[in-house]
Amino acid sequence: MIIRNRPPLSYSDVTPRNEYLNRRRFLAGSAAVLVSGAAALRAAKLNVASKSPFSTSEPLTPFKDVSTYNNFYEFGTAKDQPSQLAKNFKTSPWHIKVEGQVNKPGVFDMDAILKIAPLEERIYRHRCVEAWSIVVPWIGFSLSELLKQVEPKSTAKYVAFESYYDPKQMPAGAWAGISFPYVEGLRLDEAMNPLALLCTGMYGETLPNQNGAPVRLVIPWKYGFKSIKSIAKIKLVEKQPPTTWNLSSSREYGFYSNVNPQVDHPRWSQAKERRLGEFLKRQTILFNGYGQQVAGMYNGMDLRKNY
Ligand SMILES: Nc1nc2c(c(=O)[nH]1)N[C@H]1C(S)=C(S)[C@@H](COP(=O)(O)O)O[C@H]1N2
Ligand SMILES: [Mo]
Repeated sequence: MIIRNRPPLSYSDVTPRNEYLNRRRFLAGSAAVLVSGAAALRAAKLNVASKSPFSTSEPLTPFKDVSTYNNFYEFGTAKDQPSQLAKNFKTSPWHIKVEGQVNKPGVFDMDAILKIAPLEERIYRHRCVEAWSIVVPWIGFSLSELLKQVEPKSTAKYVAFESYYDPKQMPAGAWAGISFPYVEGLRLDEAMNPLALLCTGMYGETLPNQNGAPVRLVIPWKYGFKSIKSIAKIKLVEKQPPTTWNLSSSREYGFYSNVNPQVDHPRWSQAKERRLGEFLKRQTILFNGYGQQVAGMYNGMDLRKNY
């Protein structure tokens, strides 16, 4: 159902439930220990204006799996660590600085971000470079909506993204073996592709901290590490920007990192993947099945060289 004339949503309208519970805990004093930790993990409802035609009809991966099997190295490298260690990550107030080759640079707080465009639900496949996959009902809008607002100059050819990094809140990051802040990048046309999602929620609610609260990218035709979490800065630039996993091992992780079953990782095959919750492996599909929307951007490019 499409709801027209949606009233503007204020981020304070969607106070994460754990903050709300913390407040209650404070008010309730010693009785607070009775409040269940599991309830405190879930976030608050988000008003979704429409369901996106880009959605897959494949069965959703359960929320439990998507919120407890995570890669978020700032909060540890084991899959179950981010859901534990990001519990108290402070995501409010939050702002994203947008700068570089644009006519209208600026700082967007969460209220401003949520006013850029109506929120859509988009059910996307997500394929990690480690050969596991999930199907997630993300909430957000096309990244292009934000980029249009800042008006890229003709000199802008790439978009560089940077995650928030605070070693005090993310002490486990010191042992992760990659450098922080986490950085990622896209070519401008990739960033402007309608499939590229600026994401503020999942499963009807704001993002859990371990999934990249309060705002992340979801780039469904590329390996999961391109979908940078907890974004603090976006810069429009002339040259291809550095990316965290490429800096860590350029032979293994290229700038493009489009899902491709025919280009193996040097240490494992990319031909198949395991959907979380399923027993048998399934075939991996070129561009993760989004070729119709994205293949044209790579016409004439050697996908083996530009891995
Ligand atoms: N800042 C940051 N963003 C990140 C990562 C990370 O470690 N740090 N991991 C990436 C990887 S490898 C994947 S597969 C996805 C995982 O997203 P999910 O935990 O929501 O499934 O986030 C990506 N974004
Ligand atoms: Mo990943």
